[in-house]
Amino acid sequence: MKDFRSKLMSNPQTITGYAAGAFAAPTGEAIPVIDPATGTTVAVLHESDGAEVDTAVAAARDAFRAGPWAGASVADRQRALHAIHDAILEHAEELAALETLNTGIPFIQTKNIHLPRAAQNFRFFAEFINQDGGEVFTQEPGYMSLVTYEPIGVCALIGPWNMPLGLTAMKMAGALAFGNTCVVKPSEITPLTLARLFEIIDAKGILPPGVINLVNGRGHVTGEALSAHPDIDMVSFTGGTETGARILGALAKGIKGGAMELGGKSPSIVFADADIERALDGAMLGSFMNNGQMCLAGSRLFVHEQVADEFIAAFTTRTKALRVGDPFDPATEIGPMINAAQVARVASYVESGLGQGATLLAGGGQIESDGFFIEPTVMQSNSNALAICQEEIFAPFATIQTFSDEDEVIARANDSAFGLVGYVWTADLERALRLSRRLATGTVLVNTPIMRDLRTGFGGVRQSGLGREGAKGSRAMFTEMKSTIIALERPALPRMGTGN
Ligand code: TXE
Repeated sequence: MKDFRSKLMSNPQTITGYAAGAFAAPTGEAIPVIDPATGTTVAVLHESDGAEVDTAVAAARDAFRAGPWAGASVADRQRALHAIHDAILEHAEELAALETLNTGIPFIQTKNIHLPRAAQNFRFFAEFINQDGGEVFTQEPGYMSLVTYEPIGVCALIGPWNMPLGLTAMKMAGALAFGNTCVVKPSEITPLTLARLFEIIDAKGILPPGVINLVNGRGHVTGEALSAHPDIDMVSFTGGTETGARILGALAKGIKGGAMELGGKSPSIVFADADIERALDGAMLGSFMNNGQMCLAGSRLFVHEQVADEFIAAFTTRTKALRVGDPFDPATEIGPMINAAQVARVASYVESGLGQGATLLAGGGQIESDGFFIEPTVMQSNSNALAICQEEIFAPFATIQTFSDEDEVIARANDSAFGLVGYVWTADLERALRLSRRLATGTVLVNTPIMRDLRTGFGGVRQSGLGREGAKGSRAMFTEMKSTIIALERPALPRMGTGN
C-alpha cells in the first residue's frame, strides 16, 4: 500500500468537478491535497467557483425534470444502486488506500470498516425502497386518504473530512434511492475517494448523466455557492455546528429544509456492575477509533467511584500503549491528525484543561515528524463545566470524571450543548432502559461501542443537529410527503352561489 503513496507523491492527481456526465477542465483555483502522515501534496484540487456550481445544479435539475431517474421503476433504481455497491467493493482496496492516504485513518479501519459500510449503504437503500410504501387511511366515512412520498428534487450533499466516503455514500444512497438527483461537495481537505468513486460510476455508465454531480472547493466559496443556490431543494450536511448554522441560515432565505448531522460530546457512563473489561475495550474504541475524529466518539467518560481506580489505571495504561504511526502499517492504531490546525487545537485544549484544574493522565504532546501526529491524551476532571468536557475536540482525547449516583451522572451527562449519543455500560437491564429514556441524545448505545443500524435513525438533538439518517429518517429527509384525499361517495354539498 505504501506504493500508492509514492506513486501519488511523484505524480499528484488532479481533482475537478463533474456535471452532466463529464469531468470539468482543471481551471479553478488550485488547492493542494495533503497526506497528513507526511505533509506532502498528493493531489491538486481545482476549486469549483459559482459558475461551475451553477452548471452542476442545472445538470441535476435537468436530469430531475427530464425524468430518467425520478421516473425510473424501482427495479431500475435498485439495479443501479446494487451496481454502485458492487463497484465500490470491486475497488475496495484502492478506495481504502486513497481514504487512508488523504485522512490518515489506519488502513485496517478504512478497508475493514469504511469501505464495506460505504458499499452497504447502497444495498440497504436499494432493498428499503422495494418494501417501502405510503399509507392509506380509511377512518373517515366516505373518504379514502393516501399519503405518498415523492422525491424532493435536487439535493446538495455536503460532507466532512473525517469519514469522507462512508458518510457521503450514505447521503448519496438515500438521495438516489428515493428518486432525487444530487450535487455532492466533499470536504476540500479530503476529496480523493469521492472523486475516484465518480470516475468509477462514470466509467461503468451506471447512472444517466446529471443524476450525480460533483463540485469541489472550500466552504466559503463552493460550499456557500451550493447551499445558497436558488435551484437546490434541500441540503444534507455533516460537519461542524457553526457551519450547519450558516447553511440553515442560507436555506431559511429560500424556505427550504436541511438535515444537519453535527458535532457531539457523547457521554460514556460506566456503572460499577458493568463488565469492566468490555467497558474498557468499548471506551478505548469509542475514544480512539478513526484517530478519535468521530462525531459519535464516546470520549466524555464517567466512571462509578467503586470501579474508578481500576478503570482509570487500565484506561491510562492502554492509552499510553497505543501504537501511533504510519496509517498504512497494519500495527498502527492511531494515525496523524488531519492537519496542523487540529494539532494546534489539541494543544490548546491540553493547556486549557491544565489551566482549569484537570489532571493530565496520558499524552498531551506532539510527536516530532513531517506529519501531524499527537500523543493520545487522557485528562481527568472533577467538573463537567471545563471546556475539555464541553467542547468537541475531535481528536484522540478522552476526559474522565467519576460519579457516585445515577441521578447525578445523568444530570452531568445531559449538561451539554450537544446530544448525539449516550453510551451506557451496565449489567442491569432496568437501569439500561431507564437511561435510554433519560439521556437527552438521539441514540443510546448499551454495552456496545460505535454501532450503526441503518434501519434506525441516526442524528442528534440540540446542537448535534436536525433530522435522522437511516431508513425512514432518510425518507423524511429526501422526499416530500403528499396527501391525496378522495371522496368515495357523492353526498350533497352546500351549493354556494345558487341561493339554496
Ligand atoms: O468542518 P466544516 P471542518 C466538527 C469537528 C471539527 C469541526 C470543523 O469538531 O473540528 O467540525 O471541521 C463545508 N457553506 N466536525 O472545518 O467546516 C466544508 O467545505 C457550505 C464534526 O472540516 O463544518 C466541508 O465540505 N458548506 C463532524 C463541510 O462543510 C460549507 C465532521 C464540513 O466542514 C461552508 C467533521 C459553508 N459556509 C467536522 N463552510 C461530524 N459530525 O462528524 C464549510 N463548508
